[in-house]
Amino acid sequence: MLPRWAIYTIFACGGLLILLILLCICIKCCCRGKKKKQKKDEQIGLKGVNGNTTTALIQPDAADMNYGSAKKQRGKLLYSLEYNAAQTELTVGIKQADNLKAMDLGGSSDPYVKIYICPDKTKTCETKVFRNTLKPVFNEQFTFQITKSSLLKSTVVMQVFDFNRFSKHEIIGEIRLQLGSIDWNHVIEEWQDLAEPAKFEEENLGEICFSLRYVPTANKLTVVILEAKNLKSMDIGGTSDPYVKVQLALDKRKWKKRKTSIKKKTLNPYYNESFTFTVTFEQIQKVNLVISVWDHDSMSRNDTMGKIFLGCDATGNQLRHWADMLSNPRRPVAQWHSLISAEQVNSTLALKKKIPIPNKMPF
Ligand SMILES: [Ca+2]
Ligand SMILES: [Ca+2]
Repeated sequence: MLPRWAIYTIFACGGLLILLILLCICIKCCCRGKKKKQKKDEQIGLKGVNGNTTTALIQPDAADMNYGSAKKQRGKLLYSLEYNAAQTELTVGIKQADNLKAMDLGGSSDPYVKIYICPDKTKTCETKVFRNTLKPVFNEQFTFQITKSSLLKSTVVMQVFDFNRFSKHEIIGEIRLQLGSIDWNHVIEEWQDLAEPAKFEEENLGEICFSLRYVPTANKLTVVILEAKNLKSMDIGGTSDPYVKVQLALDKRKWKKRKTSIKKKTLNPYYNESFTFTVTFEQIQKVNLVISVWDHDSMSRNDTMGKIFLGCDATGNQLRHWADMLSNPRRPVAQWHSLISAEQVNSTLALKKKIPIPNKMPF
């Protein structure tokens, strides 16, 4: 016969076990209910996106916006992405921006957007500049030739800049999208907050200031190389010996070339040297002006430090300067430009050999 305390203990344990089992069943039931509800919500969300239109317009929600302002408000950008696999063509649409950060003293900015694909980076596109606004409507489209396999390994970079005529253009913010993680069955169209620009990638090659003047009646194009700043150091000791080459290309062929004096041991040279070329009104429509900065070395080959080109095949800031010159005949127009790598300029321009010397021509 068991003692009385043992019987009580057995009963107590049994009761506890039953209670535990009941509790478990209750918790399981509750969880299933919640999951079902979640699934329902997801289905509703998807319905909204996959309805009649394949375009998904997503507004950043209020919580995201607050988070952004706490970090440092740079504004947001509405863009679109579409890939045409048959034509291996990526189309990036820059629709509009809103709530941009004011970069100028007057409490506004002069925004434009620069677009390129990483790591390829052979083509850089720019939108028009919108003066004095923090909510520009761009509505521009840019296409990039890219195969599906490299598309999936690439990143599209959209950078919003503030244009300044007499000082360096400042970046307001940027968006980097990894293209491998995108569902290409639909046109993507969405708002995204601008992030702080990545510092690692953008190699700063310095800036150059020059003025352009065209006199159609005299067929004269005058280029004045004024100064450069923040150039890259190429020599031991952290300096360079920069000089500037001014080249003209006609119909994609090297045509005429001049160069400035060499400024020894400086990264901020001042030249104020003027070069005049004879270019007829017919030729000026087909000309590209290539400006390159070189480091002089007495012991070895000279190296390019950066390049830029303006003219009929130019885009963005460079085209703007060229167009300003053409629309203001006889008046010199000066502007600063950021230098880009010689490789990028060479691949964009793809110049052929020198134009044959006139006396060798048949006429
Ligand atoms: Ca500005
Ligand atoms: Ca040198």
